[in-house]
Amino acid sequence: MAKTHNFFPISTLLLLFQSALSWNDQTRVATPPLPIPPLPSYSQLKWQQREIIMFLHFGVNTFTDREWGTGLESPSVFNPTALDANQWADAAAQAGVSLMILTAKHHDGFCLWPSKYTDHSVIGSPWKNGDGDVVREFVEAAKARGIDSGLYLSPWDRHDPRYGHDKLYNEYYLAQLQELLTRYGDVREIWFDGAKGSNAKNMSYYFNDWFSTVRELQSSINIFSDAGPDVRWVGDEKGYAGSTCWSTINATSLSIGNATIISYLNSGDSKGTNWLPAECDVSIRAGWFWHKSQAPKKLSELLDIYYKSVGRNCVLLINVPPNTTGLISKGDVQRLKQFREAIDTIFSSNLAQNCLVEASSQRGGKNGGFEAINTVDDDHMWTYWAPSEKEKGDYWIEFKSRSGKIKFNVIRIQEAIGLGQRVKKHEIYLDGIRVAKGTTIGYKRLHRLEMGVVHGYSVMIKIVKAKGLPLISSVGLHFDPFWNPN
Ligand code: FUL
Repeated sequence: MAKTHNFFPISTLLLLFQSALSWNDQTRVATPPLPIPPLPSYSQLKWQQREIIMFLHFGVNTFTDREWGTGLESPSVFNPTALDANQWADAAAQAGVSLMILTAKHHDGFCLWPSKYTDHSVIGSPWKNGDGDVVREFVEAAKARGIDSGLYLSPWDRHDPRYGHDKLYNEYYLAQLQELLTRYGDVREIWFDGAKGSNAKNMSYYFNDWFSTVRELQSSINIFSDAGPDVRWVGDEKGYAGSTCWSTINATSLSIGNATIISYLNSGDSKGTNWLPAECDVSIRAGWFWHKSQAPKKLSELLDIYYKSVGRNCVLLINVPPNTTGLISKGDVQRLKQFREAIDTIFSSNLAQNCLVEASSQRGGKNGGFEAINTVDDDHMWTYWAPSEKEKGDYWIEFKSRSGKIKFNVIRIQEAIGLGQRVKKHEIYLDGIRVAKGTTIGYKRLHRLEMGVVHGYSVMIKIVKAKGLPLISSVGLHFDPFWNPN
């Protein structure tokens, strides 16, 4: 048998191996850690980053001064004198809103588009002599400003005689879904409302058929209902999420129109096997529809809602109802604008960006690609701080002032949710004294400090409990001039 020949002595091989390793060290970063499922879909991630979206309740109720129509209204009552969907879209654009959702049909059954399957629509209205189509004007105005469209199609229908006959009504509902999702281009969210009056006729909705039809007709749509499948209801109409709010939940424990699951919807479930984040719906006024007697909420109320929705890992769906002229009232437009300006004022400057940033450990070491400094860059999703796998115990990240005291009253923390929501408990210390604590973080957690403005040299965020390694994508120290708790 021929003897194999050694071309290099062992020591030379070792040297080559070592230099390959150090080349690795210098030029490659560590790989990202494994995700912790469930994970968001592409469309759910896009939805989450919208932060504020807008609802428009408009229909016969606008003209009859009601919240729930009876279904007996004549289409002739629908007669906006100066409808201009461009004005709606301008108001949305000015408020930094990237998605608007219109009530194509509310519980009264009146359709804002000329449906082939009913006469109870704009066809029977004096508006544009029955030739109008509000849904078309809405989607076109939105598109012209780069805003996405969503539609609400009420399952409960108090007008249509097919309601109460399972097969007939489900066919009718599916036919209308097909119209809405094929005629008007891309629709990014569809809203299935679980509401139904206590005396309503008995009726089973064929949700699985509805959802499959939606998926078949639109590729990047999110389906909203109490139970998802893409976005869940937060469980109240005040715009408040639970102070613990998981985007994960067990969908098998949910059903549409079920009042017993409200607190589960509000907080989600750390052990949930479905990614089903919550949307917080609330109106800028007391009612969903426009009423002469009502006025928009104060700026301080809207900011409170923002902190308790977007600041608790949710998307805020704020309703701004057009009035009988078919325009959004000036006061509402003005309030929305103030709301956006206030948010921009609070968050446009981040005091953490001028700080020295340190952490308990960093994945891959000094230049591993997961440095603490990633928390102050402009990417709030895919660049993040990750601790080392070897680290056990409390994970922390610290922001130290480079000159003088930092003055702030809001702390923003964001997780890299693309790899799963992980943090269960966290605490914030200023110069060693605890100033805030909380449970979940998720896409965005805002702490508006109870004690108001604080001053200090170093801010430490401790991750006390997490599912696996915590991954923090962004941190902000902000000053909110509108917040005065005393
Ligand atoms: C509820 C409905 O009954 C209200 O009228 C409104 O549309 C709100 C957004 O959802 O369930």
